[in-house]
Amino acid sequence: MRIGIACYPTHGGSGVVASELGLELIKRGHEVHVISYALPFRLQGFYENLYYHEIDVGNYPLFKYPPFTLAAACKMIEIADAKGLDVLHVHYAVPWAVCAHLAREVVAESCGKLKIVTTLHGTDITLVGAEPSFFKMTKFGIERSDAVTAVSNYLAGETKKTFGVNRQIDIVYNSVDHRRFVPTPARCCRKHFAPHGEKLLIHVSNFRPVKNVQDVVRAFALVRKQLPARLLMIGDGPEQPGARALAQELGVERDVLFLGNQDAVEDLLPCGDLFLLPSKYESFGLAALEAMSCGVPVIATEIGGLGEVVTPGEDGWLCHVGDYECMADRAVHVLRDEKKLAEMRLAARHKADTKFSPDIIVPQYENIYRRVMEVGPI
Ligand code: GMT
Repeated sequence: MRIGIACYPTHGGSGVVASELGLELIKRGHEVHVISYALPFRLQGFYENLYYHEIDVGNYPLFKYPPFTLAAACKMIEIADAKGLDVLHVHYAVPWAVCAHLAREVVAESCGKLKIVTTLHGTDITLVGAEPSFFKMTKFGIERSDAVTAVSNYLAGETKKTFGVNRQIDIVYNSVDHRRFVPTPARCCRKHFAPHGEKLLIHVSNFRPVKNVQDVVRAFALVRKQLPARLLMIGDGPEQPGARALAQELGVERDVLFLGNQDAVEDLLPCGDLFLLPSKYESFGLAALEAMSCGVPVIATEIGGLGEVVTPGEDGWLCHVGDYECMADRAVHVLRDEKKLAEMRLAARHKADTKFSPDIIVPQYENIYRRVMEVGPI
């Protein structure tokens, strides 16, 4: 198949899922055309049969606000026509689903067969898309797609509830490349981060308010009181300065290392003993899954789709949002119990390797592509 993938290129879950999917699809013999406004960070390098097409919004002096949505639709039209796309798979409803609809209306004249698959990732439904000014447009994009997928049962339910849509939504979980995200602590130079054998806690996110990063620091400070430990904070975003200030206020700044955005988190995750994810909302929690694939159990919040990823007591624990004391308690218990920690490490890796393997997940997308293509031209 010739598949177009439109996504955000930045350090965010939807762009990662879209990029990893593109890489898996070319391994399976498909031709992939990625459409974005910058090369997604997980697609650096050359890949046969994967092509990147940049959206150029131009800078015509008349435009106070360059029309990004139109520019994206124009790029979709150009690529659909030139490459004969069978399917355009857009990641994140806003604005991609609407751009794709517009593109399909235009290419119907020339090729008439472009099918749209929209994957909902989370904040496109719960925050951005549900915002009153975007609500009707997001609903329209969802309703006009040939297929809609959601990354968890939870998100599919929220979408139906929030937008009152009654259509089929396929659940396709996030996947992780278990050949790249592997439990090999030697790879990440643990001694550098924990020179005196301290336990290592890790958090990875885009430091947006929804990630509740202050609770990572609060939970860590409690753990730190009970045992020697250090915390790696990976990623960057608006809440990073606040987290730094809190680390200082709680007197743990020497043991909290802010590493900023890292393109190769798979080189750092295997160092961790536990992964902390205290999000206020999380439709799935790809960062948690990537940690699990590296053999790192997850202590997260009992929210959104995280219960579909983490099994409490087996490969992690779930606490109520805001209950950082619970997170710290769970962490201290397991960090003091080497046998339990080793069991949880194995269970985390095993789940990532089986339930969330690309070999299980990617064929689900391929089946959806075939299904929409079988319906024929609109
Ligand atoms: O908010 C983010 O973490 C980024 C966001 C995105 O769309 O880029 O991530 C969402 O999509 C990921 C991939 O499907 C999910 O694993 C994350 O749970 C989801 N984030 C939220 O729901 C907050």
